[in-house]
Amino acid sequence: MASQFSFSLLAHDSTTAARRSVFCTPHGEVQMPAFMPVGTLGTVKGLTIDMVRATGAQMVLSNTYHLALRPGDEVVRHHGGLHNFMLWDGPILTDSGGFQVFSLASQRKITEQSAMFRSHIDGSLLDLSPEKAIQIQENLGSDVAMVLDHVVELPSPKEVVRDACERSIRWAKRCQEAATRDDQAQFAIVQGGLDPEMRVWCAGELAKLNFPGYAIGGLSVGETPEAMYAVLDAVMPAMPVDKPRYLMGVGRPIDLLEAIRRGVDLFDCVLPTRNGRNAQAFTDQGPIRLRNNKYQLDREPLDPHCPCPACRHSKGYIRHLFIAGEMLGPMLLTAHNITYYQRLMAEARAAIEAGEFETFYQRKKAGWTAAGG
Ligand code: PRF
Ligand code: ZN
Repeated sequence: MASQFSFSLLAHDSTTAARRSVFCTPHGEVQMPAFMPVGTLGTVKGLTIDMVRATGAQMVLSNTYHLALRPGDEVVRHHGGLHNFMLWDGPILTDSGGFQVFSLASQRKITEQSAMFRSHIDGSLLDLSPEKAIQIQENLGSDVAMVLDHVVELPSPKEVVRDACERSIRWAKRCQEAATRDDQAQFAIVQGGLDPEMRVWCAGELAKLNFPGYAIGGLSVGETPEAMYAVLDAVMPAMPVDKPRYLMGVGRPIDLLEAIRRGVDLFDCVLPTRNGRNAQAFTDQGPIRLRNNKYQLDREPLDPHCPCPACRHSKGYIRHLFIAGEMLGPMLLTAHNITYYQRLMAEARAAIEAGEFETFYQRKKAGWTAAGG
């Protein structure tokens, strides 16, 4: 692969495994640790593309599974690829569909060849192979394509976890062999459930394939936060140091900091967008529910230091929007929550550069937990 991609480590924290880095793509740089807002269908729900940019987001995530079903990856290709279609000129990462087959599709049947399943939209029968997942992502034209993986629910019997993990490694190889674009990098995905040895083994096998980036999948699927942190404790030391490390689909602000201090560089999660649409706002005092009566007469913003459009208004006004069913409510809280996550990542980057991540982590955690959040 010609080097349209590069990854540089800029600083290490003094007492934790936290890293400060920059990932360069054909559509620009991503300062890491970074959080990608989720734009499943080629839109970060409720936000115009200018609003997405204004949150400070550098890279967005979109989905193979959803876009292949609707409008179809050939349609997106006709529109000049996903960047052109949605007017986002920054880096885009697309997930492969492995997780969506697991979480959304019905009647799935996974064979060595592919994942067969029924669409959650119209029930039509679909066949997603590793080669097909890459072809779709090449049509979408994302900067980073994820390999197709086999995700299992937790807990599952050890043999089931091992079988899916081994298949994920074979599929990663097939994805690598299917690549035809040198302006798209593929990230491999480490599976292995809650078994620390299988995780370390999987990371080692995938590392041999020399992917430009590595993800940790199969977490945040119902296990406790402590179980997830234990997997990170085991697997992070086995992940290549000179490549970006991406924890898929995680999570709460505290999860991000727990993962960063273990060496994770990149995240995505629906929490800030989904919860924003549900009237939940993230703050340094923990999440708050704006439908609550106690905000009716509140004339203060969510956060006087937040630069987002929601924080020009009072909490009382935003509550009114939700109670009245006005669409501006979900839009404003989505903008606020993404901005909150982006500011958290910017603060984390500064703390790592200063060698003070542990103090920063303790201070944030104390704020989030003091109010019962
Ligand atoms: N695999 C893929 N996408 C994902 C996951 C995974 O395991 C997760 C797990 N939290 C989120 N998104 N391909
Ligand atoms: Zn705000």
